[in-house]
This record gives sequence, C-alpha cells and structure tokens, in this order.
Amino acid sequence: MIQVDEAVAAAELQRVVEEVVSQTPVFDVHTHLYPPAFGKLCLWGIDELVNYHYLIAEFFRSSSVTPEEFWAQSKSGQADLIWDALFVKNSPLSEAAAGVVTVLIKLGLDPCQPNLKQAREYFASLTVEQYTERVLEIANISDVVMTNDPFNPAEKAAWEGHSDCPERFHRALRMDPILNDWEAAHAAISAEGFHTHLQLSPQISDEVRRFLDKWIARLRPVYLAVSLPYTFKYPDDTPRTRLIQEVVIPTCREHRIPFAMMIGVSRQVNPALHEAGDSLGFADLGSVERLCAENPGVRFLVTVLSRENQHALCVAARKFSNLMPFGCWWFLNNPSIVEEITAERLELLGATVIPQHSDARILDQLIYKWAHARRAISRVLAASYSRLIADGYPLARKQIGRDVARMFSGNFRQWVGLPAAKSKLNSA
Ligand code: RAT
Ligand code: ZN
Repeated sequence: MIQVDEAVAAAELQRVVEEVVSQTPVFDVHTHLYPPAFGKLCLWGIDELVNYHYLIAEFFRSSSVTPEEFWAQSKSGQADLIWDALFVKNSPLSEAAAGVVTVLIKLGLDPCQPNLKQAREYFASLTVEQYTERVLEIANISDVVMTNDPFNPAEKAAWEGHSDCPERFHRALRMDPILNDWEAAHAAISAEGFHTHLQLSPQISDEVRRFLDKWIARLRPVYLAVSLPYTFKYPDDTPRTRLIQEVVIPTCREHRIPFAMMIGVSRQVNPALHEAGDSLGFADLGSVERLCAENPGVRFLVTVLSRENQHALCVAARKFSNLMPFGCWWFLNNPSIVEEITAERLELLGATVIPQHSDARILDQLIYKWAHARRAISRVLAASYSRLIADGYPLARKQIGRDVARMFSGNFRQWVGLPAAKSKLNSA
C-alpha cells in the first residue's frame, strides 16, 4: 500500500523521472559491438564514428562526391569528407549527426572544429580497454548483447582463435543466411563438415540443427536472431518456413533460448551506397501471430522496422504473452518516433516491453544513443505518470524505479533466463 506522504508531487515529476531514468543501468539487448579482445571487429574512435552508415547515406545528400569517389578514399579520407559536409558546411540537425555532437561534448571535445585533428589526438591518447570502460560508465550500461554471425569469416575466425569474452558482452547467434539465403547457408555449413544438401529433408534439418548446436555450445547465446525482409510470410512454401519449423523452433525449445525476429528490411535498394543502401517496407504481422500461436512454449523477441507496423505489434503482444516487443529499430531511432512508439507501447502494454536497444556498431555510439533514448523515454513516462497524478493517484518514487528497471533490464533478463540484477538505485 502506497503512503500518500511518499507520493511524488506533480511539480517534481519530470525531474524525478529523469533522475531515475538516468541512474538506472541499461541492458542493451541488440548491438553490433565487440569487446577489445576481438581486435579489428571492435570499432571505436572518431573515424569510425563519423563513418557510420547512417551518416554515409546523409553525406550523399549534401555533397557532389559520387559513391565511387567516396569508396575510393581511405577511412580517414571518408571521415574528412563527411565531417566537412555534415558538420562544417551544414548544421548537424539529423539524429545521426546530432549523435556525434552529443558524443564529442560528453567526452569534452569541441563539436565545432573545422576538422577532425583535435578528436583524432584525443583518441590516439587512449587504449581501447580504457575507452570501453569509460563509455560503458558514461552511458550507464551494465551489459550489451553482441550480434555474432558464424557466417562472417572474420567473426568465425575470432571465435575459433579465442572464445574469451567478458560476461557483460553477451552473445546472440545470428543466422540470416539459414533463413534468407538457404543456398549460401548450405554452402557454408557443408564447408564446416556437415552433410547438408540444397534439397531439404528431415536429415538435412538434423544436420543444420547440429551446426546450430555447435555454435550454441561455443557462444552460449542469450537468443537466436534473424533479420527478415518486409515480405516475410509464415507459413509459406519457401525453405524458410521449413527451416523455422524443423530447425529454429526445435532448437529454441531444446536449449530454452528465445527467437528474435527483426522484420521489415528491404535490402540494397541502392547498392552503390553499400551498407547504407538498405530501405524498409510494411510487413505482415499475422505471420508473427501465427508463429506465437503455434509455439506457446517458445519466447519471441520482435522488432519491426516500419512505423506503420508498430501498433499491430503491440496488439499482437496483447494476444500472445510469449511475444516481447523490443526497440525502435534503425530508421525509427529518432526522438519523435521513439516518443510516439514508446507512448503507444505504454498505453497498450504497460511496462511489459523493452523500449529501446542501441544497435550501436561503434562503441562511442552507446553514449549518444542512450542519452537520447533516456531523454525520449523520460518525456513519455513523465506524461503517463502525470495523467495518473492528475486523476489523484499517489505515485511513489519507488514505483518509477521499479518500472524503469523492468524496462531497462528486468524484462530482458527474465525473457532470456538471466538472474535479476542487483539494484544499484536507492529507490526510496
Ligand atoms: O541498424 C543497423 O545498423 C542496420 O544496418 C542493421 O545492422 C540492423 O540493425 C541489423 O541488425 O540487421
Ligand atoms: Zn542491428
């Protein structure tokens, strides 16, 4: 029973919510980061930060440099071009550009320099180990989930060389080729000594399961993951449906690992932009509902890329308690859309969601992605609580702490079977 004398006053609400949100550590459930021991796979520093593919796409809108000319440059040459076009000759208004400004300011650097000299000197003075600790501390992140792709030769070599990974860098087994390009997956899996064939059969499914079992033993992943096109349909008569039914779902069941689906990509609509050339489309969320209905014992983590799919995802989650919506993905990770989606989720699902993930590819991005996410989430939470207070509800600070801790780490920990985190917050 809440005592009225511990209730948060309306005038204090925004400040209290911001304080709780900034002090609550985050478990970042989807990133593309690696710990320092992974060498070249671990991306950090100003040249990587400015070369983020979100910024590369924006660069071509503000420069007459062609993609061919751009890709012919060295990484630092590319960063110089982007800095000049997006930060010197233009104001950094977009979310990806504003993010770089946030990172520089939080590190004590000047975001208005005419070139990258100052920033390069700063990063040259640090080790990646020191910097990793610093970033996780500034961003107040307890844990991150990596994206571990056994079909990527560099990643495969890293795991075969050393599987030493700090516990706070959790693994996620990404299996896009298996579900999106069976021909390529078959070639890679058979090259590892498994007896697969292009023509699927129960024996081939068993071999693919053995391949996944091997990688599960090596990575101990918190979930299996795939990015699916917006045309994804389940069931259909492609190898994907059969592989979901005969390989992925039984593997998730046996190992008690959730299945994460990221749905809505339209790959390479402009291949000249390389990684920056993907777009999105509206997906059929009836497919998600059918999977959840058929497999009540399997937990699904789902994020969708189209803004127009967000409401249907919330409604699906109301019907299926084995469905956990997560994050505002990629083109949705902009403050106005994060606020809109978070409000929609709170209204339809309360605190039973994972409001955001960073998708950081470069370590430094954790600083801005989480500073901006915390700002957007605080606004939406404060608005929801203020309506309760206006109606006479005595809201306690510890309730705010409990809700935020749940959304920032508790829901995910529970979903993937990790023990609850010890609270660092004084919730009184
Ligand atoms: O957000 C991104 O950086 C995308 O390029 C993708 O990596 C996406 O997040 C994915 O995991 O496929
Ligand atoms: Zn991603």
